[in-house]
Amino acid sequence: MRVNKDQFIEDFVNKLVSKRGKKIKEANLLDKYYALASLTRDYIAEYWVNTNERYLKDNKKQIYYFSMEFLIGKLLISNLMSLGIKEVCEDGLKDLGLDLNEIAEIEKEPGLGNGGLGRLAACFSDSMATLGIPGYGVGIRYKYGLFQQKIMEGYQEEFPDQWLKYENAWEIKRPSESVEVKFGGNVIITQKDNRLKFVHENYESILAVPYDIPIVGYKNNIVNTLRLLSAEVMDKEFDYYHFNKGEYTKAFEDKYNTEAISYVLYPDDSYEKGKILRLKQEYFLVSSGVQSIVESFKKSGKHLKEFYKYVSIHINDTHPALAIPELIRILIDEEGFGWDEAWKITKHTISYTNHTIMAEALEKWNVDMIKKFLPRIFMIIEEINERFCKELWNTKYNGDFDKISEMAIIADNQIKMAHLAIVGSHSINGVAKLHTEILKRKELKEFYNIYPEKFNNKTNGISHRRWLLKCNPKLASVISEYIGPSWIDSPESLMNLLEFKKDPCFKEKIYKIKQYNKNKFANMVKEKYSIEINPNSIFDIQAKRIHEYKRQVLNVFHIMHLYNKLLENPNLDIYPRTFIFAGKAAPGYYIAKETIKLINSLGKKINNDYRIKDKLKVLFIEDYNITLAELLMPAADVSEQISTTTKEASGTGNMKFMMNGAITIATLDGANIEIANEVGEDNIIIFGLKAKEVLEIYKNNTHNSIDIYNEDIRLKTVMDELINGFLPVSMDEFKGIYDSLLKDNDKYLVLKDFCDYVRAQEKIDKLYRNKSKWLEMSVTNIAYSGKFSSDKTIEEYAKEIWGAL
Ligand code: 475
Repeated sequence: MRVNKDQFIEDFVNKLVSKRGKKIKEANLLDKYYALASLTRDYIAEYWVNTNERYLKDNKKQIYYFSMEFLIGKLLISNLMSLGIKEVCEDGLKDLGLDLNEIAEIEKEPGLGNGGLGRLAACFSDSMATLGIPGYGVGIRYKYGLFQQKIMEGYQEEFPDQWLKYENAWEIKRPSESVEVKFGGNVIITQKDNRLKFVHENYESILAVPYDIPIVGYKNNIVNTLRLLSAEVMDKEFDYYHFNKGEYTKAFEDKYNTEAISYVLYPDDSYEKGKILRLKQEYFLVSSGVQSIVESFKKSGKHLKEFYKYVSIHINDTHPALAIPELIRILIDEEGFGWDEAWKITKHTISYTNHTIMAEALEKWNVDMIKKFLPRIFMIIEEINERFCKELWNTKYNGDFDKISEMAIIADNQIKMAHLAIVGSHSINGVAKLHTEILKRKELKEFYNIYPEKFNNKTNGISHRRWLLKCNPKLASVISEYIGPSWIDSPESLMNLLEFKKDPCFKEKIYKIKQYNKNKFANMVKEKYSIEINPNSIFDIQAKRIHEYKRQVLNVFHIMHLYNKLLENPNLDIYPRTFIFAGKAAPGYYIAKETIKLINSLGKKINNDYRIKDKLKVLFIEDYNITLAELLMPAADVSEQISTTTKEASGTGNMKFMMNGAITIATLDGANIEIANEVGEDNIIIFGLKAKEVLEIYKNNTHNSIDIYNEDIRLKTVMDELINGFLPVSMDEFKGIYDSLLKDNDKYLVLKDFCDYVRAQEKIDKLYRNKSKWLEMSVTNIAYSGKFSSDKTIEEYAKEIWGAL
C-alpha cells in the first residue's frame, strides 16, 4: 500500500485522539500501541474487503484449515511489513520521538497453541495469504492461551495467560454470523415418505460467536481471514429466580458452564486425556465451522452436490475429525441428502494431516461420552463404522475378525479418531518423509494396504518472512545486498548464496550479524536474570516443548560430562559454551517438570563454580513462546535436534535455526533427514541410532540400559550424580528421571545414544575453532533453508491435496 510519512503522522495523531482520547504528550505506551495497531487495521481493511469480494466472484475453491491451535505470534510489525509500510511508519514515529520496536513489544502474543502443530497452522495461514489461495483458518478464541511459565526455585510454575486482558486490536467480532451448536439431548427417529427423519431434541444450545483476524499476504494486497470462535450463552445471561434468592453463583452457573468451552487451551502437547471439556471444544469448533461453510456455500447459489468441488476442509491432526460426521449430519438431516451422496461429498471434502505416532497422543473417545454429549453424531459414527467393517468383510478380510476389529473405528467401547479420519477423508499425509514412511509401513499399515492412494507426504515448512525477514532483519538485508531481494518472493533463490560461501568479506558480515544477535540476546539475559554470558562462547540452544522423546536429558548428560572433565582438569581445552534451554512442560507431566528442575539445578551449580573459569554456562530461559523464539533463533550457533529417531514426526524448529545460520547437531529423525540431504554431511553433525536400528530394538526388545550404564564409566558417573547429592537438591529429587532410565529400561534410548552424542559434540568444539569453515557451513545452511519455506509446502498441499491452484 502507499502512504507517505506526513500522511502517516497525521493519521497516527488523529487515531490517538479518536481511539484513545489522548494527544501524543499524554499518551502512554499502551495508547500508542493501540492507536498504531488500530490504524494498521484500518489500512488493512480496504484490502480485506476487496479480497473477500474477489474470492466471492472468482468461484475458486475455498480452503478451510480447521485447527484447535493457531500460534500466530505478535502481529504489528509483521502486518506493517506485509503492507510494505514498516519503514515509513518507523520514520514517521521517529519524527514524533517514538520508537516502533518499543511500541510493538508491548503487544500481547496470542498463545493459542502448544508448539509445532499450532505454529505450523500459523505459517500455513501466512503462506496461503501470500500465495493468494482463498484460505481460511478456523479455530477457537481461547480466553486463556497456553500458560505463562515462571521458574521459581528452579521449578516450573504455571500462570494464566491473560492475553485478552485489554483488547485484541486485530479482531472484528461478528455476532450476526454466530451459529448455534447443540449438545446432549436425544434423537427421535420418524419415518416420512419412506425416509427416516432424525430430530434432535432436549439439547443444550451454545452460541459460537466468530471473531475475524486479518492474515495479510506479503505485499500482494491480499488479506485472508482467521476465524476464531468464542462460546457464549444463547440468550439467558443469568437466572433471575436464583438471583432474587441471593444465590449469585447459581444464577450465573449456566453462563459460566457454557462459556467455559472456549476458556482455556489444553496445555498438553502430544498427549490426549479424553476429557469431556476437550471433546466439547472439538465439536464446538467443527460444528460452528462446518455450519457456516455450508451456509455461505448455499448463498453462492451452487448446488450442494458440488460442494467438494468448491470447498476443501483440512483437519490439523484428528482434533477436528468430528467435522466428518458433522458434515454428514448437515447434509442428511438438514439438507435432505441420502447416505451415499452425503458420504461421497464428505469424503471428497475432507483431508487430514497426522502429526505424531506417539501412542499417547492418539485420540480415542469413550463411546458413552460421545453418546451422551453428541447423540446424533454418535449414530453417524456408528453407521460409518458399520459400513466400513462391512466393506472390509466383503473385500479383503472376509472372516478375519481380528483384522477387522483392529481396524474398526469403534472397538473396546472407544472411538478411534485416526481411523475415523482416514476412512472419512480422501487424503492423509505425514509431515516428513520418514514419518510418512512409518505411517505407511508400520503405524497405519493396514489402512495403507486398503487405501494406498490416500497416503502422501508433505514435509513441513516455515514462513521465511517471520523466521528470517522479520526476526533477523540484519541478516535479511545482507542477503539482499548480495543476491538481490528475489529470495523474499521465491525463497529457493537463497541458494544463490552458495556463490559467496567462500567470500571472506561476505562471511565476515555473516559473522558480525551473528555476534550482534548474540549480544542482543546476552543483554536480555543480563537484564532479566542478572547472569553474564560470554557472547564469544558457542551459543548452543535447545528450544522446544520438554518431552522425554525430545531428550533434553541427553543434552544435560553431555553438559554434566563436560563439567566432570573440567573438574578433573580445569585447564582442559574446551571451547567456551553457553547451553541454553527453553520450553514448557505439560503441567501434569512429572518427568518433564523434573527435567526443568534438573537443568536449573545444573545451571545453579555450574554457573557459580569459579573453578571451571566460565567455560560452561547453563541457562533456562522461561516462558518460551513465538516472541522469545524470534530472539533465540538468530542468536544460535548450534541447534539441538536430538530426538529419539522415529519419534519426532518432523520438527520445525530445526528449520528455523538453520535459516538463521545455526549448525545442527541431530539424529536422523523427522525433517532432520531432509535437512541433511540438502546441506550434505559436511554441513550438519549427525549422530545416533538410525530409524531401522531403533525399530529393531523396539521390536525385539534387545536393549538393556543397565548394561550400558555399567559399561560406560562417563555415563555411570553422570547418572550417579543425579542421586548422590552432587547437585544442590535433595537426593531423591531426580529419582523419576533416574528410574525411567534404569528401572524402566530407557524407553527413549538416551543411554544408547550418549557415546555417539559426545563424539558429535567434540566435533562441534573442533569445527567452531575454524572460523572460516564454520561460516562456510553456516552460509550453506542458510542457502538451503529456502527449500523449507512453508510457501513450497502449501503449494504442494494446494496442488496435490486440495485441488486448488
Ligand atoms: C510434532 N500436538 C512435530 C509438528 O507437524 C511436528 C497433540 C495432541 C494434543 C495437542 N497437541 C498435539 C502435536 O501432536 C504436535 O505438535 N506435533 C508436532 O507437530 C508439526 O513438526 O514433529 O511433534
